[in-house]
Amino acid sequence: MSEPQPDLQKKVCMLGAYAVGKTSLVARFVRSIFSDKYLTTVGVKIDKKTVKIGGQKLSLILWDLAGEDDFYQVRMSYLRGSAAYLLVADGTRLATLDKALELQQRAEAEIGKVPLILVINKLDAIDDWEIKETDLASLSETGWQVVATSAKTGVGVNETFLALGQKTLAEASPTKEQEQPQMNTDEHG
Ligand SMILES: Nc1nc2c(ncn2[C@@H]2O[C@H](COP(=O)(O)OP(=O)(O)OP(=O)(O)O)[C@@H](O)[C@H]2O)c(=O)[nH]1
Ligand SMILES: [Mg+2]
Repeated sequence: MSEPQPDLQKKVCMLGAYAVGKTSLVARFVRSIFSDKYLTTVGVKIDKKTVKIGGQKLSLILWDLAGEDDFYQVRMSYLRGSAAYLLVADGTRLATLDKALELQQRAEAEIGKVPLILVINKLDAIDDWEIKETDLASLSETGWQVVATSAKTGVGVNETFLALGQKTLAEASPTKEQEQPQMNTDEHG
């Protein structure tokens, strides 16, 4: 009989401009629902969903941060302890991509490099998209995974959260060396 594996918990944040669909993506992922109504997030809202990745149970603690606008600056201290984050833009508003990139720089300054996925949301409204392939081309050197989603139809949503969860596991994997090699002080060896 194999021992049950301990549950892992990872904090992940939703980061982006206002009204890009951060809350809607979480609602789609956690509760399989969508609403056209826009209820802006105040501060932060925390949700949780447990997924299974390669036999490993992983609880994602989802920190849905209020989006940034002209009057509200995201408090980067919310990101502390995050294992990864989704950087969300709204395909129908090019300015939200610039905002996402600006927030990413501030996030990295606060917590260093952690895995992220750049999400271009509102794929169902692709006819109105201002963000084009060419706008994303310059990001190829970052090595970021870039995905298109729709919180409305659900396209790409589960896959994206699972991929982010996977990245947090890959980061924590024991095969990845995190410690400095130690001197062997074993005199009997
Ligand atoms: N068509 C379409 N609308 C979407 C999608 N996702 C979100 N919306 C709409 O966009 C608006 C904003 O969605 P929210 O999820 O509240 O956005 P948010 O990023 O959490 O906004 P803040 O909390 O203010 O930062 C709402 O009216 C949603 O219904 C999508 O995939 N497609
Ligand atoms: Mg919100």
